[in-house]
Amino acid sequence: MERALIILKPDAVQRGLVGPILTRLEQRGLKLQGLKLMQVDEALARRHYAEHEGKGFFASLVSYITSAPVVVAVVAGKPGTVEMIRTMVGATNPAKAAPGTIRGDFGVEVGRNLIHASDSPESGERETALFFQAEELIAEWSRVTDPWIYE
Ligand code: DAT
Ligand code: MG
Repeated sequence: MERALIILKPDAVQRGLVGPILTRLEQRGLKLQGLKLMQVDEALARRHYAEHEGKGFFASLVSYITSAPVVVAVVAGKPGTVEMIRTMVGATNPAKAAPGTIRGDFGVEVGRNLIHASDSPESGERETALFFQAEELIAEWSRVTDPWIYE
């Protein structure tokens, strides 16, 4: 199994889009391993976005993600899942994201792009460990629909 950390950013929570966005991930057949509402503090935001430190948008990015509660989820699937989720999420700038993607259907600006999704299986593991304690995750559980989603 491969997994991604998903963050439904403050705008998604404020706009009541937690349900519609999670629904898309669930309907695709992705399997939840963890889910919670939380407030991201500045230290966690800086660690999560460490690769962007020094860029012009870093301060506003940290301010945005810490501005109100977020919903974080860990979703898993067979190898290739992380890339598949990135395709569902769409381009970083919602104005350029394809219709049918989450950002392309719900957003218009890069500073309000609704959702974070890990960009590689390695990022998925690193970011999952940043946001969840091991005991908050259920990594192995049997789902009755699994044989109807995977051949
Ligand atoms: P993504 O969220 O698609 O993985 P990223 O990792 O390159 O994109 O950047 C992280 C976040 O930083 C992104 O969701 C929004 C913000 N960001 C990225 N590039 C930006 C830019 N050129 N101007 C403003 N914000 C930007
Ligand atoms: Mg990224």
